[in-house]
Amino acid sequence: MPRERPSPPPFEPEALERSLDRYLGIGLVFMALLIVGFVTYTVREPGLRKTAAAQQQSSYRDIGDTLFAGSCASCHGKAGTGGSAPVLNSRQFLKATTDGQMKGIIAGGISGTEMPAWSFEFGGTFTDEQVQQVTTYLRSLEPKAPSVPSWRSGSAATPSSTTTTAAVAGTSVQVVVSDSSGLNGRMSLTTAPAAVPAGDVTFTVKNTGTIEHEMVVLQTDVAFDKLPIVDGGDPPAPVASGADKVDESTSVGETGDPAVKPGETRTFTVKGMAAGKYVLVCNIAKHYGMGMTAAFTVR
Ligand code: HEC
Ligand SMILES: [Cu+2]
Repeated sequence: MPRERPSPPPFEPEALERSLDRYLGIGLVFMALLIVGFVTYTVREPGLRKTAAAQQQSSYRDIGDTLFAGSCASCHGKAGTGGSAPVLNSRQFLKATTDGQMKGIIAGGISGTEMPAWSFEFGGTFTDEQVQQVTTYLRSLEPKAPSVPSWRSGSAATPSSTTTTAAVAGTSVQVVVSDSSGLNGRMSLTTAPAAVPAGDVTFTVKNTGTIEHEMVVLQTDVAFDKLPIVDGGDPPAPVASGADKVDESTSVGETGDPAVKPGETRTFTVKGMAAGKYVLVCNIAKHYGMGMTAAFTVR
């Protein structure tokens, strides 16, 4: 016997309308929230981005400032005020030179002149980031740069540039040892100048990195990036392999113990340095292999 069909639910237009109204209401609230969210985002986002960019800009400038003091000031003068090399803190120079041109010159040097190439790519000791940092620093000088039309002629332009380096008998060499994040990032060792006359040489070693470093002056004809790895021998951790250290038996001077802490500067003098080829290294385990080496010549 066929079942009795269930009667259809009674049609209740009022109830339906109420439920429709409710859904519509919820939809409107959601839409309003979306619009508010979107507007807030659009208004805030460029601001946030600008703040982040400005922060990066100022940290690049500060690092660039340190790099310049350690690697460039010996020729270009303190803060680019001129020395044996052109005045870079000059309105005319900064106006005439784009960031791109500046990076190109710093990375590749100017062949046939004293201006060395700095980027790894051209045999120097700077990462691309460091080239950018120095460029950012130089650009930051522009708003206050004095007018120095004769910027190309170096120190003749600014008598006040004699503060470059404290007077030390003999030659003064600025070495910067650095790393971006210890053994997890790049490391570098830069020297300026890279060639000096024979005699007393005072090395000022500044650690701008995040961990301890040292600097050892080795007298050797082997290329700076071809020193054999000998591992053992250098306390406190003589090991048979894996330390990636180089032989220090031809050392003529070093920063000594303890190692130079981040932010610290250490000075030492090698008396009567003889003409010949040298290599400057940081011989803390693995640092040589990670790029802490630079060629140095005594003429
Ligand atoms: C050993 C000395 C020396 C050191 C160190 C040195 N420079 Fe120079 N630099 C020169 C000389 C010399 C010139 C001019 C070359 C020429 O005759 O055109 C020059 C030119 C330049 C120029 C181009 C100026 C122009 O003529 O347009 C820039 C930019 C520059 N150097 C930046 C740097 C920066 C940045 C550093 C550090 C990372 C640095 N230099 C380190 C010697 C040096
Ligand atoms: Cu080191």
